[in-house]
Amino acid sequence: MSKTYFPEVGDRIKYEGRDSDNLLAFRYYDAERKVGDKTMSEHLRFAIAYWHTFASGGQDIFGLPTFSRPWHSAGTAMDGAKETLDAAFEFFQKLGVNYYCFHDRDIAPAGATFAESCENLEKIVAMAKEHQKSTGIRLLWGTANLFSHPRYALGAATNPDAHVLAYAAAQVKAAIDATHELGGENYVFWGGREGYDTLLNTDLKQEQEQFARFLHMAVDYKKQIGFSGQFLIEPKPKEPTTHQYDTDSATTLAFLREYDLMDHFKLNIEANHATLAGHTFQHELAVASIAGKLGSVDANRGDLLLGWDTDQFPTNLYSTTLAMLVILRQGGLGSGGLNFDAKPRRTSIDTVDLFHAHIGGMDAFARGLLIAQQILDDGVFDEFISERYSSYAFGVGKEVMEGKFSLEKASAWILSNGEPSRRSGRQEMLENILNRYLEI
Ligand code: XLS
Ligand code: NI
Ligand code: NI
Repeated sequence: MSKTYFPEVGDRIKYEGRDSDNLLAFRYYDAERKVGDKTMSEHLRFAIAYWHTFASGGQDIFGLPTFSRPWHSAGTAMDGAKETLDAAFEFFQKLGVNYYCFHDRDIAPAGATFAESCENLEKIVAMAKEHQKSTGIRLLWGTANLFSHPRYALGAATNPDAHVLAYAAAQVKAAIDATHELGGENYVFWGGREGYDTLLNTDLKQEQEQFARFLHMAVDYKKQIGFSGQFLIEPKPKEPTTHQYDTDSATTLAFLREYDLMDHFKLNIEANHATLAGHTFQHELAVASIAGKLGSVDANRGDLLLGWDTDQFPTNLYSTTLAMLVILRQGGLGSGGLNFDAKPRRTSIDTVDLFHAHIGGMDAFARGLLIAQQILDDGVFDEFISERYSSYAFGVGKEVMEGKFSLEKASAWILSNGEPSRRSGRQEMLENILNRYLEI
């Protein structure tokens, strides 16, 4: 690497432990440390989001970009893309993260025609492949940006114009090809503008059917080219449209079941999208997990006072601990990982802020992992929960679970057994126990 984009960090960020006062060191994330039967890096599988960390300039709906990134200074759009790629791989290595994620249009610029866009993408993918080979860094997932360009203003797969759907399908083909070429372990479909603002101009059923057909085409193409990565859908309830179709885990699972797509997709759960849906992060993870469909995570957090997708870095230990409990309980994320779909605030203008942001997020999840593992080892909540449902292991409860009970039997049984005794849910006691574990 000839040029340095991050001179403020000389070598690799190190683990220095909780007594370190070095703000550019990990206090909890110790990649090789074993937790249970895996190392921290195997459990957490951190990934960097190309769009936020490298492509974004810090613009918001009211303001122009505030960051001046050294890799954005090059001449043509393709020169800029090459420099950005060099900067990205320098950053991944210095941070010690093994995975990254991108949209087609973050990594390579759109051209004047579709053919030129594909050519740009292929050229950058060839370079990314070289970088991956020389560093061992891998692609967690790729995706297509089907929401920024004006042609997608009314949606991509759910657009009322079939011409737009066809364009989106062509773009997805190229993005899957790019992901396949780079050995991507997953491919993500976030709804983008797949949703609606008013039913005065929208045929709800038609749009959902289009969406399902679109996803089936992707499944067919995946088989055709032998792409072995996992397809993921990322639920989000609103923004940009008022009603996004993949609202939350439960809605998305129902959609997959209805359209015979259940075998081909898992979910990518984003913390900020969970809160936008009026759920906790843990709820969304758990709903996906019990269906066997928790595939990957967009690790960020929202600002509960604001109510839009602020994409902040995760710092809340309560939330990372509860998330890691769900993840550990299902035996890990498999081919998924924890992707920092997060950006520093637009006032954090220096490149060193990117390190502070990611170090904080990685430490917050490493700490959540340690705490969650300890909770599981001690079995404290598990024991409480299984004891709480113990009446389903015998008698009437067992008959219910085995499908042998009925309303008539219930009537007879209640006549002789009368009122149930009442028991406390002990919520406050359990919350206190959880807070004790957070001391780790
Ligand atoms: C937007 C989504 C997006 C996806 C990738 O809110 O989080 O960033 O993760 O398209
Ligand atoms: Ni996301
Ligand atoms: Ni998001």
